[in-house]
Amino acid sequence: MGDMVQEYLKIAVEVAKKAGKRVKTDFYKNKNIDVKENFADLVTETDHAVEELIFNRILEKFPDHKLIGEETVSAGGHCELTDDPTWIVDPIDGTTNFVHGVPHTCISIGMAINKQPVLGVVNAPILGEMYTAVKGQGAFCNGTKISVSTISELNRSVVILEGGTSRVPEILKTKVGNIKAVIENCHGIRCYGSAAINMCYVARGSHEAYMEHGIHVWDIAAGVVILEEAGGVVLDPSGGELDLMNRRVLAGCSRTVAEQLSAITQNIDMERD
Ligand code: LIP
Repeated sequence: MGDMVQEYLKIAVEVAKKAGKRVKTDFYKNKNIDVKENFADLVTETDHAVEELIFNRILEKFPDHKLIGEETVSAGGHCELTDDPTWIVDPIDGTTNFVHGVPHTCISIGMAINKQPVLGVVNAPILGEMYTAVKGQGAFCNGTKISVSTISELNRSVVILEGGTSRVPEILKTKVGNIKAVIENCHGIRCYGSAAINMCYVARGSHEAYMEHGIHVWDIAAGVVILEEAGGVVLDPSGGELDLMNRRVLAGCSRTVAEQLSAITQNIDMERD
C-alpha cells in the first residue's frame, strides 16, 4: 500500500497546487455568493469550480475511487464512508474568510482507506503554506518537517475555538459557555475560521489545541493525518475516540492537553454526516 499512497500523495499535491492557483486568483475578485443551511453558511462559484477541478483529476487517475466533497454533498450528493479508497475534499475550507478577504482559506484533500485517514494535503495559497502528510511518514509544511508543541498543561496553552455556522440558540449557549470555561483555563483563545488550518496550526506547534462542534468530515479528514503525523492526537470532544462522521473534533498537541480541555467543556450532539 505504501507505494500506492505515495502515488496518491503526488496527485493530491499536484491538484491542490492547481486548485490553489484558482483560489488565489478568485480571492482578489468580486465573488458570486450563495447560502446553504442558513444566512451564515456560504458558498461561492469558486467552491463549485474547485471541487469539480479536483474530482475530475482524481477520477481521471483513479476511476474506481470514491469521492466525498462538500459541495457535492450540499447539493444532495452521497456522503457515505465505505472501506473503499475515498477522497474527502473541501474545495475551500474557510469560505467565509474567502468571501470577506481574510487570508485563512485553504483547499483540504484527505483520503481514507478502510475508513482510516491515510493522507492529508492542506494548501493555504494566500498564506503560502502547503501542509502534507502520509500515515507513518511524518508531517510537513512546505517540505519542512513539523511537530506539535511540547506544552502539557492547558493553563500554558493557546486554544483554537470556533463559532461555526449554526445559529441554533441551545448550541450557541453551550458554545459560549465553553468559550468562557476555556478562557478561564488557558493563555488565550484564537479563531481562524478554517478547521483544516486550525488542525495544521496545532500540528506545527504554534497552538496546543482546537475544539469544534458542527464541522463536517471534509473539514477534518486531511487535518487528522497531518496532526497525528506531527505527534498530536485527534479525539471526540467527550475524550473518547474520534468518529469522523460525527461532526465534532478535539485536536491536541497531546492526549493530556486534549483531556484537560474535554474535562472543562460541555459536549454537543450534532446530526451526523
Ligand atoms: C468552515 C470550518 C470552520 C467552521 C466554519 C465552516 P467551510 O468550513 O472549517 O471550522 O467554523 O463555520 O464550517 O464551510 O468554510 O468549508
